Amino acid sequence: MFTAHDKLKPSYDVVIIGGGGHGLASAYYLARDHGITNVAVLEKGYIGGGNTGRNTTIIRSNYLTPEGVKFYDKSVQLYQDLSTEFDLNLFYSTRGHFTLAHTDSAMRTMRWRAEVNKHYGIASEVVGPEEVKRQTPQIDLSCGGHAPIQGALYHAPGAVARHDAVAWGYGRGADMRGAEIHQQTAVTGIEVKGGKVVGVHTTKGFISTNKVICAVAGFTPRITDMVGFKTPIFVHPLQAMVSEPMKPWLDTILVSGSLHIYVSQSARGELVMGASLDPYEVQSTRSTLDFPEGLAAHLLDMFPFLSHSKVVRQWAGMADMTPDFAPIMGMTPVEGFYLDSGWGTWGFKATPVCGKTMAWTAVNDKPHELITGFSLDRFRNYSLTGEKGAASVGH
Ligand code: FAD
Ligand code: PYC
Repeated sequence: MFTAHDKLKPSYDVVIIGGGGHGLASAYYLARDHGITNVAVLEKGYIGGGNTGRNTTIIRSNYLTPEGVKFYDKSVQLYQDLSTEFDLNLFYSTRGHFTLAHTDSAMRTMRWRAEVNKHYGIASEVVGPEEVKRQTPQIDLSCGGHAPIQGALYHAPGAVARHDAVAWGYGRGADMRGAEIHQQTAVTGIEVKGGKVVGVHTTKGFISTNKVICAVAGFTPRITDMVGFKTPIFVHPLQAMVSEPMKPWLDTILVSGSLHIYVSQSARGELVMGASLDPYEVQSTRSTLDFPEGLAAHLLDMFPFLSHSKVVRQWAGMADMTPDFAPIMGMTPVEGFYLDSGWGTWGFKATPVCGKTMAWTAVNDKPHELITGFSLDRFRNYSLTGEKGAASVGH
């Protein structure tokens, strides 16, 4: 699918660490928007093999902060044209997204989000249980009597897409324009002189470069250790699973922070499901038995008729969590080292806008206007961008 490159060149204008969606999208927009093609994407495994290929593919812009809403809205807009732009079907499917509220305090947060969303022109509204039932007739609104649904935030543009295809589309687009994608090539060290990046050590040799974009999600602390600064990122596993395929019955995307569950039905008919973060900090992609047990129990609260359905796969990714549930993007204390990180449980939807804004930031050596609220400095300045109420995943 991609041009094979046996060897690395001795130098590149830009080196991108990480061949997930974000790294590949950065290479794509460097080439498409800025004509910069002397670029290497270095991926220690295979492209899309990290969190990009492990997520539950929910795309939405119903965030809580003005910074978040504007940023994710741009991403949703970019997603609309991607299948055509790539000449590749991304199975982008607008479903409508319900964030269920089972308590008075959850209803309050939904109202808050709805008002911020409407202010920025995003289609979000608070609805009652009858609207949830109208669009998802199979649901037990009492949730087994444990947690009756009081209402929901309804976000009509909420969508799902085929995650691998997003990585392949950006990868192919970057490759066609001249960027090099090197799989099975790990970055092992970064050379910094006088506070500036001068090169990158890899398992295939040394490369000179003055610009590095780091887009490695759950591996971020290992790379920032190489350049000598710390971020407040903690890595927790996030697990997911799918059911056996079934005839289409679930049109919508349902999320419940209280029941710790999100679920949608894929184009293949599988129910795609996830829950909360694992509660311990560990850099591992092992999955556990208690995860499907807990998730199945909550799924049955909502849909008791699924009690005989089978789980066919489960897996885990490594979520790079930040204290305020917003990403860390842009400039760093090291000149020429640009960070795209802190994507935790929420970064798939941001793939297009991250690629576009990171490419711009690296070219112009200043943060793109859409990412100024996500700077690393905000933790030093006590000016956090609090998105916890919009994370969708109970923590
Ligand atoms: P990745 O796809 O993880 O890519 C990083 C790459 O860097 C990896 O391929 C890795 O191999 C490579 N790498 C690491 N170290 C090195 C090195 N030293 N040298 C070379 N390469 C290296 N987000 C949503 O928006 N919606 C969702 O529904 C959603 N659900 C999720 C469910 C789960 C179970 C998980 C785990 C995450 C979910 N997310 C979701 C979050 C989302 O998946 C991520 O935020 C996003 O995919 C991050 O993309 P990325 O390209 O930055 O990272
Ligand atoms: O960001 O919408 C999201 C999400 C849902 C599940 C995991 N992340």
